[in-house]
Amino acid sequence: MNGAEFLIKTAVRAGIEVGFANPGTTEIPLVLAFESEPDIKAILCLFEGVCTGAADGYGRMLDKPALTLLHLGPGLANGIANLHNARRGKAPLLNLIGEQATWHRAADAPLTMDIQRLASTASGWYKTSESPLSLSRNLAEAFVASKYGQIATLIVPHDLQRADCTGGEIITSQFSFEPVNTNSIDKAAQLLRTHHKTGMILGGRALREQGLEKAARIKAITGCELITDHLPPYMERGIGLPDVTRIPYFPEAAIDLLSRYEAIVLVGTVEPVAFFGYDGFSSFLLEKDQKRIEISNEKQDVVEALGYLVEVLNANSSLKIPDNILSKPGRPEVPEGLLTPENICLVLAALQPENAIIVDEGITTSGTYYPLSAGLPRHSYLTTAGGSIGFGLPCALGAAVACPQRPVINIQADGSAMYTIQALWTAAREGLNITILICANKSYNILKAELYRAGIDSIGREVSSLVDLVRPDINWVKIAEGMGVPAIAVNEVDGLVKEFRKALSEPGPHLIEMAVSISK
Ligand SMILES: Cc1ncc(C[n+]2csc(CCOP(=O)(O)OP(=O)(O)O)c2C)c(N)n1
Ligand SMILES: [Mg+2]
Repeated sequence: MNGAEFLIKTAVRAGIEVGFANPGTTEIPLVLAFESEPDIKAILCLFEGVCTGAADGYGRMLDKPALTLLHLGPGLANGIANLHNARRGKAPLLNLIGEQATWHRAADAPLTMDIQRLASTASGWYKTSESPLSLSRNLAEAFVASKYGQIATLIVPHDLQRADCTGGEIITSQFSFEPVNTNSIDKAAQLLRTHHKTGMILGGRALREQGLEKAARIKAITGCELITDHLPPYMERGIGLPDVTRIPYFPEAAIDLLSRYEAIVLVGTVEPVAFFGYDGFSSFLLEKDQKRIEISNEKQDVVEALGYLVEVLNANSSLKIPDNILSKPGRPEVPEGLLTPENICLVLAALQPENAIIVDEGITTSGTYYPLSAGLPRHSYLTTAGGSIGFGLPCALGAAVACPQRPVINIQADGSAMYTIQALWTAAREGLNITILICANKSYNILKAELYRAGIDSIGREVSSLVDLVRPDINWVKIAEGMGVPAIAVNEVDGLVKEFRKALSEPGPHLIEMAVSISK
């Protein structure tokens, strides 16, 4: 057994099943080690931002890490934008990164870089392995760190991967959350009891079914509103779950919503802030006199903390949750006419199947979808979390690998899609059930919205050249077909409905280019 096999065996022992890989020479022993372990599968992605985004989607779906396998500092650098989203989304994720042989580092060979420094920007845990026999312990530690909902990065020099580790003990990872802090939960209960207008902002694992069920009980007994961040990383949604209000993007609307509450309980998230610093607005969305409390920290189990809050408030299972708190079935009708953003959202909500996974990087096209989805059949809903675009396609890929039996639908803005378009090739190669709805508005439309907001209502040629995706137009059908994904373009609702139904009924990936019609 060499060091690479020692690592991969430890990963398998921890229950890791997948690695999203883009290897190079320094990772060759790891590539070979994947082959020797039938219980873990390596999936090739043609850009590291696809590896990291896919591992993010996978981690969000299953609440356990996938590996990435990245080549030295440059490979990691290419993957960082989507690692940033994963970090913001608190996804468990484990990067394995090859490094020059220990004895070769001093030579400062062309691909040499300060990998650890780069890793530190997104990783909650990072280490460079120092001896062959510590490899298994290093990986087990990385696994445990990732399970808290953070990125763990293990950097492994090439000579350690090749070193003889025969007889080395394969460490079993022991993960457990730290005990919850009953003191802060008691205080939260006190706030919810004593104030009339209260809200709970839910994040992380609180947005999964178990957390939402507890949150519904707390709402039933205290009347608090259930709120989530503007970009929730992962939530379960639909019939029988409580609806959760998203904090709007622009600070005016966000403050308008949040100013209604005297006290806010933060559940698996931190105090909300404005997306950008706009003149005249504070960074923070809560006023000083609004009371707030966090009921858990990142090392604690937020669902357990909610469970304790339920008990303290006497909202446990003997309490019947009133009907109006849980979403009743409600689907919009299929509309007719042009592919306006509103109509596209209606079609998606009207047709998405039971148990769908919705990956939303639709930016200005998907804005009206969320409010339509509370009464749809149960589904999972994923958004960027970190605001770094190029998240949607890789995330959909990872989600489909994690849950191959579930239909994945990616509502995907065109500009953002181009950052990580290589994900299509892997989706085709792996035969994944992903339907990609490309919102071809042929622009970085949100930047135009920001320009209008800043009072600029006519766009000159130079600015247009930076925000319009024309001259030439992007041909999505050819791009998709060129990577093995069947594709079609549609111009109005009828065509979308027909093609969307067809794509959902056939196995494997499909791309539908939607000519979005936007009113100026
Ligand atoms: C990595 C990264 N680069 C650039 C940006 C800045 N940015 C935010 S939105 C956007 C354009 C979005 O255009 P598109 O994806 O087509 O969505 P639309 O606004 O047209 O709906 C850009 C360039 C970003 N957020 N992240
Ligand atoms: Mg666009």
